[in-house]
Amino acid sequence: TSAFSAVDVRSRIDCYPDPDPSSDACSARGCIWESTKNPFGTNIDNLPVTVKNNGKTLLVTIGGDDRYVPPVGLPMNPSTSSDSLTFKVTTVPSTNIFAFQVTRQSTGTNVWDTTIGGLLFADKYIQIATYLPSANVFGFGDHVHKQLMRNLTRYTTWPMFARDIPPDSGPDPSIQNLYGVHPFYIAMEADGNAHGVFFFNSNAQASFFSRRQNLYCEDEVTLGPAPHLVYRTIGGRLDMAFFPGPLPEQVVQQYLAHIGTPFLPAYWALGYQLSRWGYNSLDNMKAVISRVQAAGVPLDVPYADIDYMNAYKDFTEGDKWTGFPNYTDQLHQQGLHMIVIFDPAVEVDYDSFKRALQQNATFIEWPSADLVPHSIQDQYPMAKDTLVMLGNVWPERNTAFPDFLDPTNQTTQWWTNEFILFHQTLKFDGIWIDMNEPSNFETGTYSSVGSNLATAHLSCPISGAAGQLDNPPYATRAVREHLCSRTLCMLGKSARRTMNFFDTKSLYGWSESRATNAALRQMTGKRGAVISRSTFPSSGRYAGHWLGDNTARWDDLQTSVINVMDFNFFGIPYVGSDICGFMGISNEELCLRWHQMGAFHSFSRDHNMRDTPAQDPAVWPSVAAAAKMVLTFRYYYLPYLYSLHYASSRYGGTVVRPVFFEFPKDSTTQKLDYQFMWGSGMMIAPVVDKGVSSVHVYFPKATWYSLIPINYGVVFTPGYHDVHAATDSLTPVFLRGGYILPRQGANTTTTASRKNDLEVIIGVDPSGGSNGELYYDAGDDLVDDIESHKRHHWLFSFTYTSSSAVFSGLCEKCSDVDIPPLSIIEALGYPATPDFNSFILNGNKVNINVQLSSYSAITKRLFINTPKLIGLRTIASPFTL
Ligand code: MIG
Repeated sequence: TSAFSAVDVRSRIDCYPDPDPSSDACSARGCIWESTKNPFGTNIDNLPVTVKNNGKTLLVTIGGDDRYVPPVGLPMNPSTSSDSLTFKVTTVPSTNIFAFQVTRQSTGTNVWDTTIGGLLFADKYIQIATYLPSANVFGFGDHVHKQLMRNLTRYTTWPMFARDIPPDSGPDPSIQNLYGVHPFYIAMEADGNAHGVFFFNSNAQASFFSRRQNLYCEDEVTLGPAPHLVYRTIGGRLDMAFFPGPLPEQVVQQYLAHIGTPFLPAYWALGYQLSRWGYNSLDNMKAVISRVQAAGVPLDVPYADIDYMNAYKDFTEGDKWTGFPNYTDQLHQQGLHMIVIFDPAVEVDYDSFKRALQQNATFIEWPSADLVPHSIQDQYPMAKDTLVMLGNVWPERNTAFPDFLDPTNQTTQWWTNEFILFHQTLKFDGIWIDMNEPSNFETGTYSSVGSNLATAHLSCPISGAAGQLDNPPYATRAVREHLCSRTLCMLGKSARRTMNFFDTKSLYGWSESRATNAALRQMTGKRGAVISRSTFPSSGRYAGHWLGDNTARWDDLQTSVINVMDFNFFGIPYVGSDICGFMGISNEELCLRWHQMGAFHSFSRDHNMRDTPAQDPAVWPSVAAAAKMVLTFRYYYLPYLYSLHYASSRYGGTVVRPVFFEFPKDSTTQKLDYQFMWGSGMMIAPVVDKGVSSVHVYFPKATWYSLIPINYGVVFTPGYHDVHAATDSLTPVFLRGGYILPRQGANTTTTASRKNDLEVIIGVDPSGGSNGELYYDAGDDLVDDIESHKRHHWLFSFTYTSSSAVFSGLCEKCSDVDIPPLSIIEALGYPATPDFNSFILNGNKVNINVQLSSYSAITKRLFINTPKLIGLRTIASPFTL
């Protein structure tokens, strides 16, 4: 007790992270930093600490070169910023224990301050703690959470370890890690500046936040407002990157400079997508696609889930799917594209596995022959005498897990070859990769002999020398029992036997995404799109993401809005939820509202679990009508969405972003969980509650023009307003003054809509000019990197100057790719009757069609419609209106 009170309570951190702490157990452990022993191993002395700047990114590493570093190739690029962070070594008060502070140069704010103590570094238990400058923290993943801002008011440990755990958004969502790992957060300082912190680590890890200073041992004491963070991992080292912002969007740009910017999806992949598990036959799939098309709902991408396969084996086709290749060709003729699913694990008794062995591909393996459970292996002639570690996942039989980290590329090459072979029959355009946490229906290897599932149980060594990885001193809160729970054993070998699965498990989805993106490109010669369930920092370079197995519940609709913003922080902007809900039975109102929201996510797909009733939009006339209305709006504005993706690929940053990213000095915006932005220029406020017909929308200080038919062009003033949002109305969506958005006449496929003329809409800012950008390219050609793709794309910048009412456009990058003409220029808030009879293009007068054009002094809406007004291809110099 005396020792306890001797320590300033502000400086105590949690040294009892394992479950059920009690005051006795804590004291028994000596839970004060002064006297705390590392409870999970011997601290390593003389740890090397290195500090570097990479542009404006500050890199701090604690731990030596002998420690595990994920083979992700980071950092990629240096960052830029108007501000800097400085690093200062200090000590924990009244000790000589190492501590450091990271300080924002412009304001002197400590964004990190480890003088709280608590730094521990043993082989399998590493911990660092810091004071935080505010409790307004965003990010970390992959978790489901009910507010965008992380809840620091209760003691919450967020574990991070890739696992096949669905986002359970029920009334009290469980705090569990989901499919991916993203140890990155953004914090807002009191003055509205933003910074970010990234821990580059792939081991089982956790972040613990609290608004309070003291933790479990005495949690009835609440002191001071200063919150803190404790970060723990059980392997690797502390590789931290600090990003100075100072704008939140700049934090994400700096983070993506570090981990790599996202791939640019094919244009068609921004169309509406329709999936379900359990069509069970081609005929059923056709019937659903046809009725959705008949209802006039825009549709670009039908999907086939695992039921198209023969007995769930990759690269095969089931017999109820005869004619699938022909049907795919027909869909192509209609301008649609096909995405099909592949699981990473392959069964060990068919040709794909055989070819893998022939082509010298590797799988996750046992470290040595004496550990292999021969009773199982011996049943499979091909797997016999190999060290392949078998799991049991689709097709619910023994499966081998390709070693996508194989540094020789022979595994990736085999994977690519399998795709090329299969693609000779079925001409699919995109790839959906699932179960890559990697998920296993068993824990460890399948230890039952024959079909006696009752005896299947944990079969990873958990004792003695072999058990050190599967039974580490502290298994984190990532798992309930063992780290190998529903995955392979941690002592497995990957990267051609050079790394332990203990270190690489959370990289599995990332490495499969990289291999699959390469396979897709080689197979089709096109860009297409890959979506992956498991992700890791830098996954966005190769794949998008769907949020996994949600439930048809209002809670899940709500949290999906939040999780999509999270994944935009993580550099994976091509992301969305299963519209209408995956598990459970959806219903008309929920499915309708989910479409109205999901139409504003980059990845917009209705998907459904097997053995549940159909929930495609054609099931209910009201849902079909709502989906048609909202998707038509989406298709109209796709050139804007695509241009945002381009900007994210080129400069980093988000596509869908929280409102506070645009208004960081308005603290109200940090509490907006369900409103979001497309870039800087469009705000969306979807209905996410049952039984309502309006949305209480917050309008930050700006000019907001409604784009909803019922009050089109009306200006919403700053503050809260109830906005009409009946089920038969368009999702509340607003254009922000100061922005010019490109768009293009909609149709029921992007293939058709891309043939329509281009348009721009100008949101006039009464107090300044307006700007916008249009990116345009062939839509599905390979983009190695966006810089070298310059010669194959168009880039226009548009400006409107309020004072002189001049609209002009400039082709920054002119290409020889076909581009439709610009025929409509609309302006909202246009101040005065314009003289819009003519237009100057390349120095020549072009007449405007005054019959098709209009201006209202009352609504201040200017609408210039002149077919082929500006032939963008012929532009030689800026055009001016
Ligand atoms: O064991 O492929 O998250 O979207 O429909 C389930 C069947 C495997 C999980 C995916 C889900 C998909 C399902 N898959």
